[in-house]
Amino acid sequence: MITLALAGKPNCGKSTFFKAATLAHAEIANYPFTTISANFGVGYVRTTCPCKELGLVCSACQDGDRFVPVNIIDVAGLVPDAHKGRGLGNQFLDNLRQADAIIHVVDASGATDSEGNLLNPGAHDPLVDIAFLKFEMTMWVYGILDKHWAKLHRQAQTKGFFIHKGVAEVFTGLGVTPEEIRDAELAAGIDLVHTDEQGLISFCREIVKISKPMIVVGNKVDAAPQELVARLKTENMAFSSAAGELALRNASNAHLIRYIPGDPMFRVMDEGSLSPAQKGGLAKIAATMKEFGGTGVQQALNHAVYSLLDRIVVYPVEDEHHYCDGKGRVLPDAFLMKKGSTPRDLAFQVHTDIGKGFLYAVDARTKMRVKDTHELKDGDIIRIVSIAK
Ligand SMILES: Nc1nc2c(ncn2[C@@H]2O[C@H](COP(=O)(O)OP(=O)(O)OP(=O)(O)O)[C@@H](O)[C@H]2O)c(=O)[nH]1
Ligand SMILES: [Mg+2]
Repeated sequence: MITLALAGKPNCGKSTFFKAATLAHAEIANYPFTTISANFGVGYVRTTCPCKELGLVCSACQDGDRFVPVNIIDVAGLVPDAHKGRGLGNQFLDNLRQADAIIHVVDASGATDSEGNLLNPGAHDPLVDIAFLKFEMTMWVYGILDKHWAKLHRQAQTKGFFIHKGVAEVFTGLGVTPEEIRDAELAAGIDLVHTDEQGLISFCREIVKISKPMIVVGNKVDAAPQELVARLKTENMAFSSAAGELALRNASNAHLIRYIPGDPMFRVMDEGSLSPAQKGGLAKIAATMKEFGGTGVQQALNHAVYSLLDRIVVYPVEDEHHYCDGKGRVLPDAFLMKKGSTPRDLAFQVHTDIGKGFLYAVDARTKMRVKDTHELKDGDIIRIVSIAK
């Protein structure tokens, strides 16, 4: 399963975002280092379920909106020099190792300093925080490489030793391939065997870019001064109100409103049942959603999975005529596959044995066999025929 990590300085709203996205328990408080060890939970990316278009009755979606699970990690707050052990230190960078992509949460209201201490709104420039996280991650990766560098460099003098393979082994935990090592070397404009410390740091910056795609989300937009928002809107970043999303999910669970995560707006079920405080709170959230097209939480998760990680949703079925599995469940599974995947890749994703025994695949919409090399499309419904059961 795909894993997304929420990273950023203390007190920017990571745990609030996590709680809103997963509804799992997480401590939230208005001071730095509330989270001491990472929280792990399951959130969802949203897509349109094919059942509507096909006129099917499916029990796996909410009225045509389908939610596909992803792991989410809420990492402890990171401060400048975390790679040297400052704040809660280095081990928390290690939580990022497991992540396929990173959602960098920044405080777009500018009301916290680099360490997460409270300031007046707008007093801190959130753009400073974007650069800091990239630097900390680079130095963390460099720390890993540096530990092995003397040995690697010695080995590089011997015949038949491939430095790219050696470095890739050091970065196994990051899932970097020897080809990507070569790409990073090229992008950094260095020659691994003959470079200096600065060269290696540039190289590590590229490794971070390749192995940990990142989206920056300006959180707390509901509390951000207008001029700051106007300036941040010119930057390549998304926005969220994690507190707003959390309130909406709770209100929806209490049947006060109708809201599907990712909707651009919610609807009040029964105006009369709301207290004046609830009405005021919801009106504030509605104003933010109107400006930003929603609370931004679902949008950020979707962006991370569909754009940064290039995933599409594919539905494997056992019976292409009824679009169901052996037990008659319609469209029971949804898999997040990398763009460019083939039916054989899907078979392996379903189960290694199914992949090994893969014979052919059928497109359930056309009932036609598809080639092994067929590139799966978003929303494809595929029957896999395999000698394995
Ligand atoms: N106005 C506003 N406040 C928010 C939002 N998200 C979080 N907060 C508040 O920001 C404070 C910090 O939230 P947390 O979720 O604990 O922050 P964190 O990043 O997990 O903090 P650490 O665990 O200390 O690193 C709390 O008082 C939250 O209620 C938001 O979208 N809008
Ligand atoms: Mg936290």
